[in-house]
Amino acid sequence: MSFKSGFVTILGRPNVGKSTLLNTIIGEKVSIVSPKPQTTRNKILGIYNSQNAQVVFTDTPGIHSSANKLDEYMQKSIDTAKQGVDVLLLVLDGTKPIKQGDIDWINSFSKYKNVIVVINKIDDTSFEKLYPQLSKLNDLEHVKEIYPISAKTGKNVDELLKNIIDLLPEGVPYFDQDSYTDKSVRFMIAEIVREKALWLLQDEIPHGIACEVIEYKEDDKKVVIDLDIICERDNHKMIIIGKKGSMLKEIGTRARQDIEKLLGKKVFLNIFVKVRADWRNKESYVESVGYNKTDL
Ligand SMILES: Nc1nc2c(ncn2[C@@H]2O[C@H](COP(=O)(O)OP(=O)(O)OP(=O)(O)O)[C@@H](O)[C@H]2O)c(=O)[nH]1
Ligand SMILES: [Mg+2]
Repeated sequence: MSFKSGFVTILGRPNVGKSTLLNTIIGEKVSIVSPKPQTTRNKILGIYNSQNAQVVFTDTPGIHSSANKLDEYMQKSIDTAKQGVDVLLLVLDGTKPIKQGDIDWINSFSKYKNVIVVINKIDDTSFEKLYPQLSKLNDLEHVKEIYPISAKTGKNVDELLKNIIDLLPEGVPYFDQDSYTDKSVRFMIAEIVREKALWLLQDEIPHGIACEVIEYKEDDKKVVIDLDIICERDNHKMIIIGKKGSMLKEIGTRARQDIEKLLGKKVFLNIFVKVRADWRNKESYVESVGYNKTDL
């Protein structure tokens, strides 16, 4: 039997469900998800392995305009993720009206050979509402397929995956067939903590935080992790810590449960909150919290 392999990049505006889709396809939490826009900050590989295919998906940050060094980094990671791919998945939110800007955006990929448009969140809308939206996409000549899906419930995701594999060339696996991401355990741990913080904290803070594993010690029975949450202001630090440490405790408890699932061991997680004023504007800070240019 022939083996298919290739690279697929997932693109779309913030919050349309790109990371949720990746996680559903891979069957593991590869990329963190939250109701807040700009959850994903860099390229994240999720590797789908089966008997006769390996598909290397790249999740990207939602497109938005650049304002600081972190935004520049995010934009760069989107730009590089588009290079040399076999299939592009352009994801739209099916609960929102499709605008001319979306059509222009899809058309801007006309030089790509295999473009699939994915309309996500169909679990949260009705056919009557969706149909007029889909009809706006009738004239997209270079688009191979349009898939209405629900990344959350998994509806139509298998069909989408099958179609993606059909479009891939025959080839060899690019990655170890046992692994499902290129990211380190340290990165995954930091992301899990950031995800919990995104869900629990007020709107103005999440974009100003970063998480970094400082110490990771493992023995047969347990893992001890020291981690910094970096924020931009003293009053943010107070909110992250909460009354008598209640917020930090909640972030830590939720994160620890997920990290224990990831590592399959008992986890002791010590979180420290540090202030680095304006870290998103300083390249050296952006790099030191794990957003390295060498990864782009
Ligand atoms: N109802 C519904 N909600 C969804 C679906 N897919 C994602 N969501 C929700 O949409 C929100 C954003 O999901 P993400 O996967 O983080 O979106 P994203 O496109 O990766 O966002 P960024 O990383 O910020 O660009 C979360 O609250 C998800 O639970 C879906 O199929 N149906
Ligand atoms: Mg994301």
